[in-house]
Amino acid sequence: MPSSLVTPGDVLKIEQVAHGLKVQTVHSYVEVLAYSPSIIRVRMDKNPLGKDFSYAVVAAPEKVATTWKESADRILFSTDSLDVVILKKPFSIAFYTKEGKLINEDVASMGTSWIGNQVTTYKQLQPEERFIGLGEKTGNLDRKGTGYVNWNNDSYGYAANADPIYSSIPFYIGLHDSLCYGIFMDNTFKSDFNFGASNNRFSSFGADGGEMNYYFIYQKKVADIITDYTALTGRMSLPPLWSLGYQQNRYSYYPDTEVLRIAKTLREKKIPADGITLDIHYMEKYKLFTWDKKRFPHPIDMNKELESMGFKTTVIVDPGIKVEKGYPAYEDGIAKDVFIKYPDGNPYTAEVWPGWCNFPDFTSQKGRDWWADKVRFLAGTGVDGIWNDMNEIASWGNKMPFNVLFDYDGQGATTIGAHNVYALEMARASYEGAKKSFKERPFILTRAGYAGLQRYTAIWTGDNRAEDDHMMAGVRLLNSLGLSGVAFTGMDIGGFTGNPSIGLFARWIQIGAFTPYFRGHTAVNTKSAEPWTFGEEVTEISRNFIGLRYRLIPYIYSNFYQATQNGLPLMRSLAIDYSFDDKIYDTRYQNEYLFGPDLLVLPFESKEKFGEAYFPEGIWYDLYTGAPQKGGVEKILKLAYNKLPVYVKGSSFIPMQSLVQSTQILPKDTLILNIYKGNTDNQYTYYEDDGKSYSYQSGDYYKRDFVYDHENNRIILKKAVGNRNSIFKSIKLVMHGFDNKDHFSIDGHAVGFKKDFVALLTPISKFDPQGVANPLEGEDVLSHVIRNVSDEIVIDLK
Ligand code: NBV
Repeated sequence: MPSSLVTPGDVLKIEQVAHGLKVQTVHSYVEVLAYSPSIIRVRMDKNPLGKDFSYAVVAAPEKVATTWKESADRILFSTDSLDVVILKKPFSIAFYTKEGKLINEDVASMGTSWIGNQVTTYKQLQPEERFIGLGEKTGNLDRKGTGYVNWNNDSYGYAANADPIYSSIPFYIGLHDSLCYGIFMDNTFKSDFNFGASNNRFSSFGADGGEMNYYFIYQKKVADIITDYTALTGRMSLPPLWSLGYQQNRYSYYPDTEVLRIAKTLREKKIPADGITLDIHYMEKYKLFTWDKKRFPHPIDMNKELESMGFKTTVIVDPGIKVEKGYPAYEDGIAKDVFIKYPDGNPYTAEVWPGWCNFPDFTSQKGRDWWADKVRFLAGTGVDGIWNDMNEIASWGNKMPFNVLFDYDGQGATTIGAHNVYALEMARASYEGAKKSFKERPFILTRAGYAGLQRYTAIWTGDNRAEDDHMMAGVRLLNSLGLSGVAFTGMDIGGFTGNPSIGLFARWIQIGAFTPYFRGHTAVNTKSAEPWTFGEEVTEISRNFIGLRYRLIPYIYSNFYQATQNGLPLMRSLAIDYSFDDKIYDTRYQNEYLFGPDLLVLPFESKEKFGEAYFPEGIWYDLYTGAPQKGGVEKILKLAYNKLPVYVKGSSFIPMQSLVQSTQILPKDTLILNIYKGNTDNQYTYYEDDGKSYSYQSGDYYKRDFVYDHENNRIILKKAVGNRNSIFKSIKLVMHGFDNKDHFSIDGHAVGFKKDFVALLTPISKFDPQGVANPLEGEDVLSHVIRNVSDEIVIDLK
């Protein structure tokens, strides 16, 4: 064995410690700790384990009932959910179900080993094993046969298969033999993941330095693994309602009259929208915490005017502070000593938009507090959202020296340990600053990040290209982020670099309506890319789909509420609910996803005339026509340029509202509760609050469960809880897939459900130049209005 390779060797000593075991081997120090019955942490190092510190993990270990026993060749450490077997000669570790099924095991001869400071854990590849997740990573849904690196990287116009790109989330999920598990390696150094790439023995994860420090999660369902992972790394808090609306951006809208023209045009053309985002040209020579005096002489007035039209303003911030005598942010940063430095004490200086810059140390409390305080300036000019860009850190040359020093919250680190968390901590500083100085819930967006970013910020996938395969790669990036604990995600709709064709833009805006953060954006040197610049027909398609999104706001907001509770994403790869159905990993079907729990979105490239679709088990309904569709079926769909295929799951509840042009406008006072006939049980939590303040934390919300009890043939709208009244005065039940033979009674009284015609969306079968949407498609349904919006209601289906 080459002398540089170190393996743990045999176990020498075992000791019980709080939450688990401490094990010493010939060459390593190990801790195996139970964080919950289903989460086991493994820490290993060649040196005695150091101080425990993490930017990602916010949970402390729970009190878990564990047992352990030792025999000549092994140690068995057990919780109620799983068994950990530690082989002693040499040390290696394996995880089993309580029924004795192998979930995951080290490659016995390799286990965890070191080459210099580089540490890697090798896991035996199991037959037919699949791997999903790992955050913002390009490639197929099933990552088997590929390898990835985590090193946050400014990736302008990246190829659809580039790696690494902007952010690092070293968490993946493995599946085999009807079992699934998650592995989160909490290590901020450059890391490497191999899912059976260039070998047929193992999957592996490792890092260029630091401890081997991973959390093993075993649950029967992928969804529960995500819930456990987000119990460790935190969940998003409720976003402001306006951030769910359509956001219009370009690099860059200026001067102020142009910003207002865009906002007014959206209103004139009746394209609903809630946000305008301002890119770097709003600043004075790109200097942070300034407004350009010529282009934006009265930012407060402009933001007020936008506000009066139902728009909120998000502005970009970059980390670089221009080195310039007399520039307050710079002078103050130097005086307060907040910039990252070389070992000789000189601030690290690199060139970005404003010229030569210094960079705040977001890994220090002092740096974050300084930044948070600066954010007050933005609050004072009427800004509602902060968009953190270039935080990999990006600079001209794209090669930050390794010998820059960071505080790393008192631990001290160089670039190699701190690089991957810089963006996470910048987003945190922006979030904490905005929470203090904004009147309402802030919206924070970041380009780069690390595990746990969901606690502070939404993320978008950076500088994508206006190409069909990029649109599809983007769908997979967002689905993968969702598998990795990040619920609030988006991509530049229309593509950042290049100019989309009319068809591509039309398809992208349709898909965008079913993504969590919905923003149109384009680069500085491209053609205008607002919906109306693609002609009347695309304007109408955009109006239709953005309008549909606004009508779906009650559903979308309720789903965001869910994400705050269980960590499940808005965009759900089918691998979450249909994990062991091989078909969903087929590259023909891998882009399909559920938006929320119940809307099946089938994204196809814009040029396709026909598309291959797979409907997972169950009953589905065409969103537009209501036509039922059997599940477990592959089908060729005829595609239409103006109509993204979307289906609704049987037994589901889709709450909708009337069309509004901004979430700041109250919808009509009837909630439209769409109920789809199905043959499974279902439960859905509906949620409302004021959408802007923190009063929900003291009970100011309206929440109720909707239950589809298939077995007993009834639907129950449970009593509302919370101190708030619904904004709706009545609920219109719209029954899909039911017919006249179905008899309904509400709370024991037979009621007449009247025959109704609904067009959930009015795709333009015939182009209507007036933009007056005709219900050309739709379905006959049964509907009934109830006026009781708070008490329990039982609907019997006989
Ligand atoms: O601030 C300009 C752009 C921005 O529009 C884009 O969304 C970011 O990803 N930014 C990158 C800076 C460099 C663009 C070439």
